Amino acid sequence: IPMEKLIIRRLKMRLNDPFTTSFGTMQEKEFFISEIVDRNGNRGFGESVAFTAPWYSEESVETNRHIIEDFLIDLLRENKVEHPDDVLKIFSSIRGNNMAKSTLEGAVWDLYAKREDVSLAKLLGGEKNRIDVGISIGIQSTVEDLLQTIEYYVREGYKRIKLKIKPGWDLDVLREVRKKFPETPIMADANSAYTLDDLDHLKKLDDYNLMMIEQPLAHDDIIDHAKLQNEMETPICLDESIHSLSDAKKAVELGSCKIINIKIGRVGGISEAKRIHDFCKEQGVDAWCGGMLEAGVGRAHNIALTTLPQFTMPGDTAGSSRYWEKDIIKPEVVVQDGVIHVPNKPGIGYEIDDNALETYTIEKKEYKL
Ligand code: OSB
Ligand code: MG
Repeated sequence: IPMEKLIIRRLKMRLNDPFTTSFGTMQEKEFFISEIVDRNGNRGFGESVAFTAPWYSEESVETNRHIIEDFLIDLLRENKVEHPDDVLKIFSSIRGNNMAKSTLEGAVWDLYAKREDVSLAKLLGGEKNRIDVGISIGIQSTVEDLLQTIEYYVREGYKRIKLKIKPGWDLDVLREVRKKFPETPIMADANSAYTLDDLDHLKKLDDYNLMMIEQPLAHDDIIDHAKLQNEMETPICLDESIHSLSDAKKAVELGSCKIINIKIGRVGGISEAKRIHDFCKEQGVDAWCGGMLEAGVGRAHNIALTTLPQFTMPGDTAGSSRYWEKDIIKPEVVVQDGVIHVPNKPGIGYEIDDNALETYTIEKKEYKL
């Protein structure tokens, strides 16, 4: 792939509403958008999903900057990329730092698809032209606020509601939620807020007919989750613990989870995400595509990935308006009756709104490739 130039923009955007999980509250978001340009003027885009603080994983905006600037760009320059799958191999001398790698890999996929004049979804082997989506609702100040928020998104048509839980915001809250929404598909995400000392407490989650509980235990654990799954009816879904196909294989073999949340940035890019998907398909393990409060570029990648057949459950990719006053793509992502219609234009399928991109950019650097 004849790549001429890389542009790295640091953006600052403000979420419409603060988003609270067991690890903290976010409202301002700073992140990188990568753009790789070829000599015909095709532009491929990627997005980093790392947050300012390393509280979801060890990566942050600044570690991304360091790894991309000081290592990954040189590797891209020095090695030939014939297919986007080559990018992760080229980066394999760098340990970890999956979100940094994925920032560049996503741009290569988009560029490659545009050069082939095919949508990213089709290029990946996607089979759906519409995908089902749910929504992830953060911890609210009061249960009454939460009930109102759920009601709003249920009316909007989202296919399932994910609630964030933590010690002190779990069983009592779920009891109220189930009272008001007895039939709504609901799941809970703990973002690693518990330990096996909470076993008896966690077992009570079985009373609320949850689709799954996501990442109840430590962010780097698969052993304790297997013990917990053995004691619980509710399926466990792993998020933070899965960084690669090899992690997914170990978790499934150990019985640490019955469902996998696949996030492109967490696993180092689209190639690895697809490999994990293919493994889940082979094993009959349900998968769905998670979110990281992405702007339009990152969500466009998620939408393309979700067209693969083993994404059997609604993902977290909500519409643009759930996050932003104004997104950086046009048209913005629209969710109607819990469905996103997958664009069939080449690459990520959405145009970049260059004015919006410019408005949110706080720093811009260019590199010759
Ligand atoms: O654990 O899935 C998570 C947001 C930030 C960090 C971690 C998570 C989340 C979400 C929101 O649940 C998903 C989204 O709407 O993008
Ligand atoms: Mg999660």
